[in-house]
Amino acid sequence: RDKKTEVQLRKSLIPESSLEGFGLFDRPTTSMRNSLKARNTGIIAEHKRRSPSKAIINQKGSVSEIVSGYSKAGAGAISVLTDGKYFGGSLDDLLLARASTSLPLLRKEFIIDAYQILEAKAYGADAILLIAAVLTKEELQSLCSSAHALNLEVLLEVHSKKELEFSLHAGADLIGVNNRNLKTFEVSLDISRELCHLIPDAVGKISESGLGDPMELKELKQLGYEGFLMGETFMKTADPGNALREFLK
Ligand code: IGP
Repeated sequence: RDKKTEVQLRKSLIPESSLEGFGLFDRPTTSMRNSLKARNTGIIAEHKRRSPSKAIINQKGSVSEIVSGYSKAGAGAISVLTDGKYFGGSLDDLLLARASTSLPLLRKEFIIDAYQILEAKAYGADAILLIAAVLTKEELQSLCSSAHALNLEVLLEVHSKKELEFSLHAGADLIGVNNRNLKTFEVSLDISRELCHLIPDAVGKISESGLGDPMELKELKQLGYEGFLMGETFMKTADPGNALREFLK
């Protein structure tokens, strides 16, 4: 509900037609799925200042330094939280990230309206996140088509078998299994283990949240996951890029 009000306000200030006039809007996008394969670490490294579960994670680092650090350290893609209320992010963070890397960028946001997908494109994203828990089957389908019409890829996040089942027909490029329960904040990799074989091979499989143990990543890779969304493990250090580099050693 909060998001709805926020989106309505933004829309009234910057209409769709203006977003389409932004300099970045017509640029060619790159595929996050291909990049994860090509840069074989499979890591989507996330910029996240704070979170509802952990309060402050990193308030000091600059977006540009963190994102270029991630890129040099071997990330396959970059995720940028743009939600202000819960994560302390903004669309400006996305823009700064765009200026700091040529890797594909994921706009990490609670997307409920096609307007936010236009924003994602206008501020430099190559992919968007859709969360099954907050959308209906019809919304998932229509937001997915809106993204594809703009050449943006879709990472569709699920946290249960039921969510996965109603998400499979939306046409997402990648399915992300969130190891963190968004209601209780509890983390368990069991959900990634459980849902893996239910995701068709045509769709990219991503495991999200609570990752930091190289052995666990190895296990998930063997199960068939080709991407890993990781934030806090790197962001809680003074030099997230270096933390990623160390992790990959
Ligand atoms: C990263 P972690 O535990 O490595 O910091 O998690 C990412 O998966 C997490 O930030 C996330 C998220 C979300 C944030 C997953 N799904 C939806 C906001 C909204």
